[in-house]
Amino acid sequence: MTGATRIAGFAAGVVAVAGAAAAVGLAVGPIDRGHDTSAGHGGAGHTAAAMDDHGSPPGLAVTQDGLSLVPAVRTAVAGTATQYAFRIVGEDGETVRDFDVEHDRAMHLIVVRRDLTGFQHLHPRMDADGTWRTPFTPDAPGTYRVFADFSHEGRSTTLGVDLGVPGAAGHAELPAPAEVASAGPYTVRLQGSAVQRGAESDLAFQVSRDGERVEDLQPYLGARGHLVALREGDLAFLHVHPLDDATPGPSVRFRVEWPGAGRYRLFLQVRHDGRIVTTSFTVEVRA
Ligand SMILES: [Cu+2]
Repeated sequence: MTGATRIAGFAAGVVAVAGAAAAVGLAVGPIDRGHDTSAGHGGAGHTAAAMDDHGSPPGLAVTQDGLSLVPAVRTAVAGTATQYAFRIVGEDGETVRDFDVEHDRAMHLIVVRRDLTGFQHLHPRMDADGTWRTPFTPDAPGTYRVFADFSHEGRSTTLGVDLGVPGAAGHAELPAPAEVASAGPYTVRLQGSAVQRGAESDLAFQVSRDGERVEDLQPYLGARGHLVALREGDLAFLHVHPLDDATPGPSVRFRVEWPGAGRYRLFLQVRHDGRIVTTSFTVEVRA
């Protein structure tokens, strides 16, 4: 990691200016270069370092920290329910079966097309032999990235593998950075950021339904919401730490570690009235 970054676009002054220009986006610029970037995480439940021993963000490899993601399925059919199955295998070749519960689950499976569309967050179940399975239906053809996000022996690991969905695939351009996203009657505003040490920043999301502030978000996965952040280009999987307890409340906050300059897609999931609301945002981190 070179240099510290911070969210600049969230700064109050910048946001005030943003009123004049729609879609000013979220910019993150460098400041205090040379700061100690080894500061600990504020969030609970995570013990992994921001980078692995070789300086790579998580999610880029099928093997990391001595653990491998071994898929039983490498293709799926668009619009057709598939049983996705995989195992996590240790260096000794043995299938891992003792996982820690993290964010309420022992295994989180994130699937997204490589152009950062078609996001799905699934919770597979493990068979006695250590095989994880979950139904999965890709919406459209294309190459997808599958992330297995879990913790084993107190260490958080995210492994990634591709999944092919044959057919004529389009390629969606990443939407421009924006502070507002919507899903059905819900509108979510991304705002506020305190500068953190190193390359971390705090993000706050406020949810409205039909124009009314939602004050009673329900707990989801051990927090007030769940956030996945992926880097455009290589789909590096960012470390994200929820800053709110699993208590009802109005907004949901996270601390995000940016591995460097580039554009990122954030997928926010909150629970309200018993349903999961998913919105996504593009954030630009400047060099
Ligand atoms: Cu999950």
